[in-house]
Parts: sequence; C-alpha cells; structure tokens
Amino acid sequence: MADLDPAQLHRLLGLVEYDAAADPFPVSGWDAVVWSVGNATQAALFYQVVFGMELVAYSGPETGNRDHHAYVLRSGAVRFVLKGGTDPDGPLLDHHRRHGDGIVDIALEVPDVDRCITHARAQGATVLEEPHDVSDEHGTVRVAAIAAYGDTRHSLVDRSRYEGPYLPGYVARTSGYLRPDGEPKRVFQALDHVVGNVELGRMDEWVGFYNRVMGFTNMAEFVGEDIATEYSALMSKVVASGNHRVKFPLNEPAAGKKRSQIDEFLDFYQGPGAQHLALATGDILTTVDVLRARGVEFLSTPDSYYSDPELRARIGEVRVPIEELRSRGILVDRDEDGYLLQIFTKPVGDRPTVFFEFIERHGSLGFGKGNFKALFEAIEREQAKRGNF
Ligand code: TYF
Ligand code: FE
Repeated sequence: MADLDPAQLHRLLGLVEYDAAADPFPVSGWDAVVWSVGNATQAALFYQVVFGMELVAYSGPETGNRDHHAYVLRSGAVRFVLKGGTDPDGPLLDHHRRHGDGIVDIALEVPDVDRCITHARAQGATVLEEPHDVSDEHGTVRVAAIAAYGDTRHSLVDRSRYEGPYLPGYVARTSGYLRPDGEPKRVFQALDHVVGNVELGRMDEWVGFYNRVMGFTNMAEFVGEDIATEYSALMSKVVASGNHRVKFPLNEPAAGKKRSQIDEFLDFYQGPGAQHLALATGDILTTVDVLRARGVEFLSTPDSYYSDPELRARIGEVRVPIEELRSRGILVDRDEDGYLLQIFTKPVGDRPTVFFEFIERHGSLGFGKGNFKALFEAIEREQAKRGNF
C-alpha cells in the first residue's frame, strides 16, 4: 500500500479549513492513543505482527522507569502507546484490574498548551496536570492534561520544540520483527475518530463538555430516540475539532429489546470509556484481506445486506463491484457528500469492550448511519453468543 500525500490524507479524513486564531482551544490533531494493557510486551508484538505497526520508542526498567513498560508504535500518522504495569501496587495495575485493556489517554496535539488550559479551567474542566515542560537532549515538550469521561484523560501536547522519538523518558527502539516479503508496509494510515461510551442520560452533558471546554462543534450525524427505540439501543452525537481532524462520537445506552451494547460495555469496563477507534485506510479491501489472514475477526454481514434493492439503489456506484464488498463483509454508506466503506472487528481483548473500525472515505463526512441497523444487529448476534438475550 503506497503512502498517501497530504491532499489524499485531507480527503481521506474529510478535513475542513477553519480560523484557528478565533478558536479558544485550537487542536492540531491527534497526538497518541495511550493504552493500559495486561501485558504490554506481548501486546506490542500483536500490534506489530498483526496490525502492521512499527515499534519506534520504549520506556521501561532498562531505561530507569521501574513502574511500567511502554511501547510506542506507529502506522502512518497513528501513534499507539501501550503501557503495562510492573509495580504490583502502582496506579497502572489498579487501572487495569478495574477496566481491563483499554484507552487511558486520548492525547491531542495543540499549538498552545497554556491557552487551552486557561480556557478549559475557566469552563470548569478538571485539570489533572498543569502545563509544564519536560526536556531531554532532544528538546522540550510542553504538556498538560484534563479529565474526560470516566477515567479517560486528554493530554495536551506541544512537541514543536522536540526532535526525540516520543517524549523525554523514552528511547528510540526498533524491533527485530521482519515482515514477510510481499506484505504491505502498513494497513492503515490515520486515526479517523474515537468513540466514547457514557452512562444513560449523560451524552448531552459530554457533548456540552466538548462544546464548552474544547470548542468542538456538533456534526450533523446523530442517532436520536426514534432510531434508538427501533433497533440500535443507543443514542449518539458527534463532536469535532475546528479542523475536523479530531472527531468524537459519544454514545449512551437506550432501552431496546435486549440489553444495550452500551450497557454491556459500561458493565465490563466498569464505567465510561473509549469504545472504538476508527482507523482510516486508502485500500480497505487489502486491509481486510491482510488482517483476516493474520487472524483478526470481523463482524459478519448477512448476504441479505448486499441483495437489498434499497441499499443497491441508495449506494449507486462505488470504486469496486459490490461483489468485492460482499465477499469481505465490508459495509457501504452514501450521503450528499460522497460515500464511505467500513468494517468492524469483534472486541480485541478478553472483555467485550474495545474494538476497531476500518474506514475508507470517499467524500462522505458521516459515520455510516445507513449501516446502523445491519451493524447493530451484527453486534447483537455477538452479544447473544456471550449470553446476552
Ligand atoms: O462511530 C460511529 O458512530 C459508527 C457507528 O457501538 C457505531 O462507527 C456506533 C456505535 C457503535 C458501533 C458503531
Ligand atoms: Fe465509528
């Protein structure tokens, strides 16, 4: 898979032009998704060998960090940091005992950390870390952190004066893993959106938090009560940063025929948290073929989805014959701006909590609203296998 040029990336992510000077909380984009996992040393291999990411930096006992191991992995513009605790009494293992594998920090890159924190504090945000510099021989990073839903936080990072591999305290590290000849260099290039699950009745509060504290605006796509009661068992709204690089759909459970997938998440995660990460690819067919061959399990899409004449009429022509989508279970949706192709994995850990979406956008700025019925039915089939009736 070839690398994407900036214009292609712009289209792939549906970015917009906007006036950053007028933004009280300017966000340039994603900095990192920081995970707490039960075994970072092994998870780092999973994300390299299966997800095709590249190891770039490390922190751990050998570098003077006695608390945990941390592996920094890249795929295009995506950065994951996997942390696994070594100190039995440390906060990282407490977090893991409660939540299992999950996302502890959705870190954002900002041009002015202090300006963001001043605004966030004035808007009532909980400041977890005051702005401060961290330095080493590669330069200086300015960071701060605010609390988001549940135990999730947003670090705010200005790395414009830093040349190191990640942050001070980390050393550059590559891996001895050799990708077999003929396999693509990477299978996703960018982070498209991160979805948060919050408690019943609290979605609008969190939408308000992102509006007020972080200056995010609401996107058109949402799942309201009408759709929720019919089949989805969830309500959802989407907020986005000014340039639309950072998009946060927020879900809350709704009453349905069965226990909502959001309730299941909240039970197993022991509270609100990040539910799925959507990874953008320029070639979703190859992405799915490669990941499936490496053992990744995707939600199944019934054949009736592809033979539905209404769907056929609605989606029109896409870049490949529908047969190519049907054989892989890839979903397609179209709106007034264009179309998108998407597919969802099953939960990737032991608890039915976090999973991934892969998405290939062709103009559409949506999240696959036309697929919600088929998608939520597929999720409910998986819930039923786990004993949720
Ligand atoms: O991000 C979204 O909104 C879509 C749809 O549990 C979705 O990917 C929403 C909720 C959910 C799974 C997918
Ligand atoms: Fe999504």
